[in-house]
Amino acid sequence: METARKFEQNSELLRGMHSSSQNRPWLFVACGSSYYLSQTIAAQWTKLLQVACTAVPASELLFAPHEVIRRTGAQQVALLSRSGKTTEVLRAAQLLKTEAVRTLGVTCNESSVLEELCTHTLKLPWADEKSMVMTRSFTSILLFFERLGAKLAGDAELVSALDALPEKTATWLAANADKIRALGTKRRFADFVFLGQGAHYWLAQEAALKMTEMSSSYAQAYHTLEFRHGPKAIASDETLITFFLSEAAADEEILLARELRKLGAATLVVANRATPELRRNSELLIELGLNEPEYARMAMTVIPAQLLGLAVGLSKGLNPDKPRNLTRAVVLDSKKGGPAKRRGA
Ligand code: F1P
Repeated sequence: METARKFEQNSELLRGMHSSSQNRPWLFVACGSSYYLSQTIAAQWTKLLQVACTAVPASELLFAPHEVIRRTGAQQVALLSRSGKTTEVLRAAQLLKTEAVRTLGVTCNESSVLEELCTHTLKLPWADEKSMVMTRSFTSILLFFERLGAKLAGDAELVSALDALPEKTATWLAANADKIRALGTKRRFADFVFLGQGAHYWLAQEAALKMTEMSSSYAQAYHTLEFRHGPKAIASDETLITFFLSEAAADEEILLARELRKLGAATLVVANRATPELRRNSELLIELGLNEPEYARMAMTVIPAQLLGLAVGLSKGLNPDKPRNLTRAVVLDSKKGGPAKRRGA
């Protein structure tokens, strides 16, 4: 709700974006969850705006800047960093100063170095969270960019679909959070797998990262149908496999869910509409039950994985808000190249 309200207050940004020619390719640059968020936005925008949008980890841009810019054709670059402090993102922004591209820094930090290095900045301080891992900031920034995309595309119906989401998500959460918690705690799984096609693949990547961070578990992500091409070897009753069903691929994805159930794997299926076939083939089926288009359902789709990571982390006696070995931002020592002694909190 706050994201929608703040968006409307950012009319200047919208005007700036319109003038920047929405038909030019966008490149998103980030690390960690912000990178998977960038990939999700890029996939969504490519489809909606019919313009090439790509995302790369900041390190890829640093090690091969000209290849990346040539390959992506980028003329405008968005650098996403919740903290605005991640060294690789700052180095990428610094490097882009010498290229003829517009840079948009996107951060939850009110005043950051990222802002100083970019030609434009978008600040979303209300989207920040106390936790080291990104949960609320992920969904809020995603919603903000989905809204921005819908406005740029001039799609008023999509904007009102996004308006409807916060209230519906609250009701849906109340009905589903306990079921997800119960699945995460009822038994110990040795492996977690997250599967998705299209933009959902990037949600699967983010889900695997969430599970790894919050519960120090081994988690992997694949394009759903790629799972048959090797990874399937790990499927057993010790594996929990989560499917993020997409409209384009659902029929094929359901067949795989059935196949993996036969191998004994536990399946969590996140789908917009439940069917008897889906119920039969999932240990837990989470139904979104939305009339809104798929584009507007992505933020809700990733929440079950965030809750699952939390439940598994807690059941292992860990603190999912403060994962071991991690900091809120990876700040590297400029001389030694490794993590700085006191990394940015
Ligand atoms: C990116 C990030 C986080 C991750 C970790 C370190 O930070 O990779 O996604 O959870 O704690 O930093 P940022 O650049 O978005 O601030």
